[in-house]
Amino acid sequence: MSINNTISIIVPAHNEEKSIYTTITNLHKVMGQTEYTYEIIAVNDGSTDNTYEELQKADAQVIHNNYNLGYGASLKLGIRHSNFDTIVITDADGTYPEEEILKLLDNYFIYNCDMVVGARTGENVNIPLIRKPAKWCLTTLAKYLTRIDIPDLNSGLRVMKKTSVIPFFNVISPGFSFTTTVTLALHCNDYLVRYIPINYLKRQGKSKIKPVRDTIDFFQKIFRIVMYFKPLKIFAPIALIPGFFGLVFLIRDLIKMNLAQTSILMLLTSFMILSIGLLADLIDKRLVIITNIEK
Ligand SMILES: Nc1nc2c(ncn2[C@@H]2O[C@H](COP(=O)(O)OP(=O)(O)O)[C@@H](O)[C@H]2O)c(=O)[nH]1
Ligand SMILES: [Mg+2]
Repeated sequence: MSINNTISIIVPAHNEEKSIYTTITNLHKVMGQTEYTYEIIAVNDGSTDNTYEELQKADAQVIHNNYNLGYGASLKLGIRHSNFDTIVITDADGTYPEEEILKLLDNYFIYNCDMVVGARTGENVNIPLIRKPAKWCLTTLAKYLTRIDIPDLNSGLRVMKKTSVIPFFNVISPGFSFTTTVTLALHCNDYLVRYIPINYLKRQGKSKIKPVRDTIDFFQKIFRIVMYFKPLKIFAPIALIPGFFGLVFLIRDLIKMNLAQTSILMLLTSFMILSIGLLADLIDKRLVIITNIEK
């Protein structure tokens, strides 16, 4: 059996009684027509409806939590339990057309990618309007950090190489920011990621996202990723502000021949902020070297 032929599909589910059975059946329909050997692992995460009963009828391995771990934590659990190195993740709410997985897998194997993301930029995309401002802010921030135009930061349909993502599990979010943080972690560390346009259908049942809580969570997690991988992208611009004013005041003081405390304090503040950034950057570089040696 070729290693390129084996796929683990992970489906996180929390109260998806309306669509979990159809999702698993559709996955079999699509994958059954291919040469791939595959397993489907559904992570039923503290559902209080009939998701468990529906999963009993479906043909899938089930990881069943009595309590709610969260979207990202469930994906990590599923990935750790999986048997193969090629991981596909998709949602259980009927939004991602299952046949799109084949396009992603083709690209993944042809280009030997670390991750292929189904970008929701196809002809038929149903993203609620209310989410667009937060999505725009996050994408702009992500572009600043990675210098890459990321067409879809948090799509839930993607193919990933298990060995590429597991080393980042400690910084990848256990909540909904799993997808955002895995994207940033791979880009910040120069892994090969491709985006393929896909369609995105209207959801069945209610979304589990809580807009305020989850947007705050997104920003917190992005900040943490930056601190881990690109600390100078945050510290350098912050240091620039007191540095700039310190210099302006210093020139003014020198012209007046009267050195005041303000300019010195500002320059010192700028220097201290920059030093912390450099220290964080140094720690990050050393961690990368250690990780590479351990590999
Ligand atoms: N395991 C697990 N899955 C979850 C949880 N919350 C949502 N999901 C699943 O994650 C997928 C995406 O959730 P959804 O509410 O549709 O988020 P949205 O697509 O961003 O609106 C669906 O398959 C949900 O069932 C959770 O707490 N745990
Ligand atoms: Mg959804």
